[in-house]
Amino acid sequence: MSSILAFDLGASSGRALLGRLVDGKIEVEELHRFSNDPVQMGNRLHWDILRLYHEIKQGLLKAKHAGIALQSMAIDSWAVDFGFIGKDGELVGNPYHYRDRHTEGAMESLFAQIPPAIIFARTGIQFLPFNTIYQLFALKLANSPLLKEGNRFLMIPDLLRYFLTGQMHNEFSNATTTQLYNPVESKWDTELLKLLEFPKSWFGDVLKPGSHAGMLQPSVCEELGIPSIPVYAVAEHDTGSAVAAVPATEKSFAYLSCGTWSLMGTEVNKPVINDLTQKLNFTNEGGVAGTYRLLKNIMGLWILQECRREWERAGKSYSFPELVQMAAEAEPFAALIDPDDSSFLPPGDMPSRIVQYCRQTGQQAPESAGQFVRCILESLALKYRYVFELTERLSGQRFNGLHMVGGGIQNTLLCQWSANAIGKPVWAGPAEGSAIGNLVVQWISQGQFADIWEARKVIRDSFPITIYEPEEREAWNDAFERFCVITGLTE
Ligand code: LFR
Repeated sequence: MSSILAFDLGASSGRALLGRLVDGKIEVEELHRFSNDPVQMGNRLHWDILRLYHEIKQGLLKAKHAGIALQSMAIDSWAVDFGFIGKDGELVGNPYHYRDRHTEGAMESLFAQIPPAIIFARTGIQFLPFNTIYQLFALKLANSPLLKEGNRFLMIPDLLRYFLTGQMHNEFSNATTTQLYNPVESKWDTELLKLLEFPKSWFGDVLKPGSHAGMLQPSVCEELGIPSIPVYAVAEHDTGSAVAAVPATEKSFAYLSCGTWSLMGTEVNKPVINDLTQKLNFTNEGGVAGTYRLLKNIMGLWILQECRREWERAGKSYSFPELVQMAAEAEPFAALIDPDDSSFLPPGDMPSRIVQYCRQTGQQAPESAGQFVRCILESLALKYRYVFELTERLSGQRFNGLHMVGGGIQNTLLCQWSANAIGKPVWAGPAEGSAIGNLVVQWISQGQFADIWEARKVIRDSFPITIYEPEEREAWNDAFERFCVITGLTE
């Protein structure tokens, strides 16, 4: 029996999922779950990378204590963020959180130096103000010592893998999200690096998902009292792993990876880099088995998470199921927002920002928690329809429905409303998409599955998929028209 471990790090929590192949099916067990608490220090928001490394070791210890003989492990996490390793092999500084405000205005300043059309043509990546390229540019403008001391650039899973194995490699799926990687030439974009004066030596060889990336190093094995095991580089960008786990039968399918972010799009065999993709601000992120994800970021459940945090700060704590129940009881379509309005990106007082958005667009603002949550979830579902239709237009495909994966599918109201909004069925599952995608890529490398399509079939047979059929079509069509007017989304 093959027992392997997937560490999946999300923006607010991480988990170690044990995967086993039993009678041709995948069985998973959560061995360890931990919170991921970004740390605000002065004006800066950081990831607590050493704590994350500590939790990974805890996961390995839990496997040991359960008497599990692991064959391998791999890590995936959110994208774009990074740390630098100095000449002495040690981490320089603490990685910044992509929601830190130090990148504000950096994208626009960089455009004065390199036109966006050139950046897009060379990378195929959507313009998000927190992309690595703008983070590095902001550090350069600030004359940050990080760039002076830094010798090697590693993204979050690359860093953790380095702590475990002592080897420095950059992984492909994550590398593409930097907006510094050229998918046509299959290498870091030397032209952009030159224009930006970022030393080429920062960036290492790029490993394809599924590569053997080293063994647990002796010091780690000694500390934990465990034998050394191979560490794989999977699709270390969590969205890449989530899409690998979509249990699709059809070669061309639409997906929504639903968590803190909502990532919607389709899988393609080569990047779609043209004026329309750039205009609609779609991206081409690297995936498994030579695929790319033609997708768009949607702000996702982040807005709801931040509202909940704000209410908690004010002494009113609600569980997510409570909030969803309150939303179900609130009046439909009372107020609508564009979830991707830039005011919703940084952490902070989200209810006030929603109120402000509603006032600016001449709407009655929500007052009760239920009204806020209803506004957020309905607006998300309507934005899904908008992006779903753009995905069809860009890819020239018609999709029969939408695959939803990720923790967000536990929100059954959101799944139902997504089906209502797009007017097609939603197939929801598995919820642990990223971790399962992480597992199957390890297994493909070990020859347990022939390819990603065989893996997807086994995922389909191993996990329940819930089907949501569209309802209340007229009301949702009317709401969509209003949504487009209010948000100014006319494309
Ligand atoms: C989702 C995700 C998105 C990426 C965002 C920031 O967890 O990885 O794909 O755009 O986080 O890194």
